Amino acid sequence: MKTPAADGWIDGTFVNPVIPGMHPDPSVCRVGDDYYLACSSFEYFPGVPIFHSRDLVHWRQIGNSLDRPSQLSLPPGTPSSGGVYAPTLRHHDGRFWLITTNVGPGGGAMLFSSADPAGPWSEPVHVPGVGIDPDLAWDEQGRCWCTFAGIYQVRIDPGTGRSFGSPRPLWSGTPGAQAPEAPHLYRIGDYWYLLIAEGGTERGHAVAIARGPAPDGPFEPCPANPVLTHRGTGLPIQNTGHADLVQAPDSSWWMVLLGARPRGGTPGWHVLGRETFLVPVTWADGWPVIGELAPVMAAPPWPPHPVAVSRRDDFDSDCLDPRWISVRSRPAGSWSTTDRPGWLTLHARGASLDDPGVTFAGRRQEHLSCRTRTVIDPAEGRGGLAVRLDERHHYEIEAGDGEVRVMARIGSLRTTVATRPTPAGPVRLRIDVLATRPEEQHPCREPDKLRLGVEDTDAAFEVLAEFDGRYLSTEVAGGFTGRVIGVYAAAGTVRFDWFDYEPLDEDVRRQSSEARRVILAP
Ligand code: 6LW
Repeated sequence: MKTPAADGWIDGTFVNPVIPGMHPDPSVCRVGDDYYLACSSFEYFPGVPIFHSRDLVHWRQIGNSLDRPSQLSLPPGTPSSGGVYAPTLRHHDGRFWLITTNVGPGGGAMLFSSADPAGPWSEPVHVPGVGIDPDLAWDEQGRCWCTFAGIYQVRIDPGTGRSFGSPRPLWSGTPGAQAPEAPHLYRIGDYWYLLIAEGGTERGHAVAIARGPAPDGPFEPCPANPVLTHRGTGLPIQNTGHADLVQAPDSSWWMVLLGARPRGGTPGWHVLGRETFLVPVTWADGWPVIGELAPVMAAPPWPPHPVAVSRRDDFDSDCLDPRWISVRSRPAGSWSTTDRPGWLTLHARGASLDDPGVTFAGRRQEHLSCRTRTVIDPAEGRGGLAVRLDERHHYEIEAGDGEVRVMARIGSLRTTVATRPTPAGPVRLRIDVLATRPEEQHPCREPDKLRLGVEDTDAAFEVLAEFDGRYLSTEVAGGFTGRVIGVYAAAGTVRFDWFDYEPLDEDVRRQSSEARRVILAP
């Protein structure tokens, strides 16, 4: 892939999404020249990824705020798309503050703080009585206002989580619109602004805003609401909503928000989950006016700060890179990079990816087309390489007992699709994900194809099975998440020498903005 020249942007443009893959519900804050952003993480552990940027476009993951069992416990009964919902990340009084919700038992709203956004973050402070999508804002007197989905508000003590009084309804967005949620409250100029999402996080999603004289209102809705929505359009970015405002290096205003990229025929399937996008904001009559949101955007006037992303993980470090996530928990003793140095060793807990407690380590699929490869040593067990949407929707290639087999789970159907004997010793497993090109569209076309197989040492790919990608999409599986690609153990102990993830031929600048248009066959 091309990288921007040190002093410029590629062809005067940048590419949306700025944080691709399952990174929904972005919340951003600025501290001097640095930007930090947090996202939801649902049933995955560690939770709430934290990113850093200097230019709002290039982001590097610097950690996960909930990376210890004492901060986040997701028992096997935690449903997929349960767990950790939308965070708000703020900087106040020299500290970073993060508030989020674990929607599972024993969870609720939880507040964390840290001097360093890369961590370690504090133990949780529970905030009883506060619903999902909590926001934090401090007024001129230093009082902390917690605003949450509904939209409700209560004043809290962020040190103890204690509320002052009962939550009060503030404003519920456009009359009749479902799911007023994702509030963020800001003092900008003469007003307090209450930014919310409404319409539900599906195709009807939208951003609306109101303003008032004080943090607790009264709030007057913007006459131009919704200030952003792609509902009812054929635009390639859909489900646009759940936004947060930030001031850029040149003091201009921008918005981060979630969106999805449905592909294939109708009704369209998005497979990467909801992703983080960036769009410019101007102001007119004291109201924000949101610019056009597209896959290719005009570059901003400040210099880019690209970040290097390595394709290959050689498992040479004692700990796993923060991008690695596991399903619900990652107990000490279930994994190691030191047991056989330079290899990731996994010890099986569940017998397959159907098991909510399976030993799995993966990363979000971030590109519409990509290639993932790994080398597994199955001498002491059975395990493999998988693309996971949830327990009921996954494709995998597994090695062990002298055999390689490809399996698919779609809803209540589970089947072994192909088997092949393998010689003793390490085996290279590979999965290619190939997005349907806009010119290949017809009404029933799949969003992508997945090819699973083995490679010989010359990298020749023997495809054992090819699957339709729609069955690992949010539209089929339901919920709030997207695909995660990773390695797992199904029996005994398996070891992985390296893991390679490579974006494939995905120059979005080349793809037309008509990617979602269904071309009817003649
Ligand atoms: C989140 C809500 C939403 O809490 O989806 O899109 C929920 N918005 O604000 C889960 O991400």
